[in-house]
Parts: sequence; structure tokens; C-alpha cells
Amino acid sequence: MRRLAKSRIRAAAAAALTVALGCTALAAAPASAGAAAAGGLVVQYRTSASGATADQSEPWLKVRNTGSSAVRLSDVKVRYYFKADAPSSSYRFACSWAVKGCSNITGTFGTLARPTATADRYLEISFTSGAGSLAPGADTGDMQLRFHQTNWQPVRQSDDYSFGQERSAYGDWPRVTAHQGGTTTWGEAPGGNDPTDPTDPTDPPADGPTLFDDFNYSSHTDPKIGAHGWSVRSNSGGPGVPGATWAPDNVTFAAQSGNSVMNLETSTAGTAASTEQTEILTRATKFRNGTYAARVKFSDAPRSGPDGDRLVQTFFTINDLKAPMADDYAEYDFEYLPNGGWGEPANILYTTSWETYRPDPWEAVNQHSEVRQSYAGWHDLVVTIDNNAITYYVDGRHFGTHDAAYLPERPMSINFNQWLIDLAGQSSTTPRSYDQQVDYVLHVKDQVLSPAQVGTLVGEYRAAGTTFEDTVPAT
Ligand SMILES: [Ca+2]
Ligand SMILES: [Ca+2]
Ligand SMILES: [Ca+2]
Repeated sequence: MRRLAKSRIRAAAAAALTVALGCTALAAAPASAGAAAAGGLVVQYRTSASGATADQSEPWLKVRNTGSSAVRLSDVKVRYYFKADAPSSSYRFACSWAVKGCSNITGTFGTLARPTATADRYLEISFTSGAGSLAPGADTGDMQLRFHQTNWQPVRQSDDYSFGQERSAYGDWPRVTAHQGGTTTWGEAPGGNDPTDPTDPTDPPADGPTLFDDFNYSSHTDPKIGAHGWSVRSNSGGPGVPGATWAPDNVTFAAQSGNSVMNLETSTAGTAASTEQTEILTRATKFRNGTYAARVKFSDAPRSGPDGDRLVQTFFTINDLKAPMADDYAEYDFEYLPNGGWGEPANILYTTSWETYRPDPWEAVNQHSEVRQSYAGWHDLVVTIDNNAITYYVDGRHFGTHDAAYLPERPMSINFNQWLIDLAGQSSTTPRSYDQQVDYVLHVKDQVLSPAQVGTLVGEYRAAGTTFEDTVPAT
């Protein structure tokens, strides 16, 4: 994050933020007993993309309750089955419009345990509690859904089990299944793949070199920190206020409900000499493709003193810029600005994928996504990197997907820091300090995990009492 410039030029190809993607639920609530007792769901289907191949599949769905008692939609899941374009293809879900609200509809992808000629994957639709219930006889209304290849190559629909080329108007469609609890209440899955006996889509891949650290340390001088591969920064230099120090003793650890949490405290009294920034990073630059995750607590206000400083709270990966505009540079950022900065007036969260940059005169080649709102509090941050794209999630929701042009060419370190863009946000010389907390960090090499799989894996480490593991090989 050697970001010397005040102005950062953002890529024109800003990633449009797609809402309500990804999987939000780490674990579905247990289905209520007898949910399907008075049985009856019907799924109706039409498509608004009827081509044998298309830019995206557009299964539009309605779920109707034909039973005699109300059905809670959060107990219902619907699966659309398809044959992947290639074994390595990955897909993204989006909701264009829905009577129940796209924010109440999530889509995740799964792999069938017993692939057939027309189905080896499925799109599973589920609902948040905000979708409410269906009274007897009621339906969800239109759910205008779509999915596409991550790399935006065409999808071949003609070989997809659930695709109905002629279905230009809604009609009952048994090639899509609905299930409630342990019962399939509508439709027929492709042979041998009944959804009530699935491979659990929250199961993480069985192996893959992994770094997990729950940040269970006593202080910044705890010898385990270095032994586990971390460096608590003390050397001067950017980013941030020129002349500021990077203060290792402002990196502290405390127990919260039996779980150790790391705190990065950044403080200032309005001068460079009084400004103390914080950073912790892996000494090894050995992390490239795969999944990165951290649980981070951002804050909007100082712990004490006057508010308003232009602060950056981060989780990122980075390597070194060997020359201005060298294309083998790589950096992937979560950056939260609680008080604005970089021309922004107020809270904003950026995710940014860097091809390269030139410090002077400043020029950046990157792609970013942004949301202008408060992110004060704890958040689950996930970024995945495969050979096609970089995808960011916040709290299980898709936040942005960035293009292959920004993929890393070389391995990187993993970093957290909190720093001040400048001292122009608050001119007071009254001391103030800001906290950024980190619960854990996870990296799984060369595996793209869903946010739900990240949650499962972290849960497994904790159930085993493991607070640190690093099986990622040195490069
Ligand atoms: Ca297909
Ligand atoms: Ca690059
Ligand atoms: Ca922890």
C-alpha cells in the first residue's frame, strides 16, 4: 500500500456493484418439524434468455404454496440444474428484480455428487427471513434471476437439465426442484441427485495448504508472532502522513468472550511527529491464488478525542513494485475510510485490484468497487482469486468482481494496517486514537471457497482448538 498520492485515479471500468449475491447464511435454520406436512409447493418457470447459448442464463421463477398452511420462505430452497461449460467454469448469480426483494434472495452454486449428461452443477435459491411467508394459495411473484460465467464467456444452455427453451411464459416446471427441510416437495432432480441427500455446499474442500491465525498472542513482543511468520512494523515510510511513526506497541491483543482479538491503534495530535500508525504483515511473500478471509472490526469514531481524521482501515495483500508501471506488481485491498478522504466526503468501503501504478507522476491501473455507507462494527471480509477473476465478499454478500487483467503475476504478503491519509480532516491538536480490530485471518491456497465454506473452516479450526496453522509452502 505504498500510496503516496493524494489523488488516486480509479479505473474507468469500475465494477458495478451487484447486490444480494453470494451466500449469507452460514447455516440454515433447522426446518420446522412437519414443514411439508400439509405438502405442497409448485415451482413455475420461464426464461427470458431462450438461446441455445446466451451471455447469461435467465431462469425466472415463482414458488406457489399449494398446501393448507403457511410456508416460511426461509425454510424453502429451489434448485436449477445445469451442465457446466467446462469443469473449471465458475458462475456468478444475480437477481435482477423480485417481488419479494432481491435483497431477500440469495443464490449459491453447488456441484452434483452424481453428474449426468445434462447436469453437474446447480444454482440453489434460498430466502432470508425478510422474504416472509407464503399463505396457502399465494406465490412469491416474479423472481427475475440470472447467472453467468465469471469470465463472461457465453453459457451453453441447450445441454442444461432445467433449461426450457420454449418457456416464454410462466408454467409449472418439474425440472426445477423445491425442498423444505428434509423433503423434496416439488420436481425431480437429475438421476441420483435428490437434493435432500446432497453434498453439503458449506463443506470446504478437503485439503489445500492453509494459513489460519486466530491472533491468540499476549503482546506485540510475544515471540510466537515472529515464529508464526508475522512482522509488526516499525520501519518508517509510506503510506500515510510523512514523518509519522509505525508503532509496534500500539498493536495489542485482548480476550473477548474467550477469543483473542488483535487491536491496531492509530493516534495523532494533529502533527506528523505525534502521528502513530500501525501495521502487521507476513514476512513471507508466498500468497497468490486462493481464498483470503478475515473478520475485521472497523470504527467510525475515535476511542477518545475529536473525530474527523481521514483514516484508512485495511486488510490487503501486496508485493513490491519493481519499477514504475511494472506489470508484475499485485495488490488486493479492502480499504474502509470512516471519515472520507481521496475526495470522498464521508464513509466509503473500497475493494481494489491493482495491475500496477507509477508513484510520480501518479498513475494507477486498477479496478475497484465501492459502497458509501458506514461499516462500523465487525465484518467478514473474503476475497477469492482464481485464474479468471478476483471476487470480493463482505458479510457473505458479493461486493465486486474484478477482471483477469488484474490477476496477480507473483506471490504477495498478507497485511493489515491503519493509517492517516493526511492531517486535513481534523485540525485540532487534541490527542485522539482510533481502533481497528482483527479476529482471525485465513488463506487457502489455490481453492476458491464460498463465504459459507470459510465460516465452516474457521469453525472447524476453533472446534479443534487450533489457533494457528500455516501449511502454505514457501515460494
Ligand atoms: Ca450448459
Ligand atoms: Ca499486476
Ligand atoms: Ca481471534
